[in-house]
Amino acid sequence: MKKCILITGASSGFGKACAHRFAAAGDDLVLCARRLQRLEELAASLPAGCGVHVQQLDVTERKGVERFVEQLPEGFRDIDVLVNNAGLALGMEPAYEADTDDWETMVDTNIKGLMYMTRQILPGMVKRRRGHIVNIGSVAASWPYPGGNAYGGSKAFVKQFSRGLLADLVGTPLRVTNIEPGLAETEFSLVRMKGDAQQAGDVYTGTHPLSAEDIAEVVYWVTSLPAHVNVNNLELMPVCQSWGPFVVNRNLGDEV
Ligand code: NDP
Ligand code: 8X3
Repeated sequence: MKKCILITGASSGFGKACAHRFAAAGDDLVLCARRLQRLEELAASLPAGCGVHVQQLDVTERKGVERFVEQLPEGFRDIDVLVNNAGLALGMEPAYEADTDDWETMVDTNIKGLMYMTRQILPGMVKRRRGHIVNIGSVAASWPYPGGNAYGGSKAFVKQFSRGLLADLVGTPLRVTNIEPGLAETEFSLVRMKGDAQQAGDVYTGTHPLSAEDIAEVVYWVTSLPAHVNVNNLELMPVCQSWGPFVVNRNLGDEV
């Protein structure tokens, strides 16, 4: 049965690939991001007959998110699947050198934006007794690495918020899934390295990272399982990625 899929951050990476995946399945799409032209180009590239509504939206603007949901056009109001994908990392500095503005932007986008959208979409889903919220978390939620400080913290919020939603929604047929990818090649690193293409490219050099299409396939899969099956949390990494050992520093001497 045809569904209506709302994807935040659809102008690039996972969001754009999800748009292609759901469109290929014949679903209708509501696509939002800050870069409207990208959304329009994406909409034009989707199969004819696929219903698409695109809207410029900054998810950090609470009133804007509220207006966006209130003003969804006829035919795009009953959202069946919300993919809370819009998000970003900024910087790799250690916490004692990180830019507080970067931290705030990550919190505003990855945490607050995701909450604003969820809060607006959930009541309709509960009323219709139909819906699936797919949050895009990260391996950084569970596995800390140097420079991951606020980004990892924001994705840990996404993990726990997803669990909290499930706790609230027990007794309804609604589903909530937190998908936690590892190394994936998108514009993510270009954004994180603030436009430094060399540094961003280095992140993927010599690796076979996950692709945006890999993630889209997983998002599509969890939403197409039988209605009684809920994937709570799904963590995935490329085969070339794994965890490091505990770090033991042997140079502190008498300092501690
Ligand atoms: P991209 O940079 O390619 O895409 C990020 C998307 O988020 C863009 O469409 C961007 O659109 C949108 N976005 C960012 N800020 C806002 C905002 N304030 N309002 C609306 N949209 C916004 O990266 P990915 O596709 O990789 O990232 C998607 C999600 O996946 C993020 O949540 C990220 O944290 C997560 N993730 C990424 C991994 C990776 O290695 N790539 C691994 C694990 C998780 P625009 O700029 O047009 O607004
Ligand atoms: C993105 C994956 O490992 O760069 O969430 O944090 S990682």
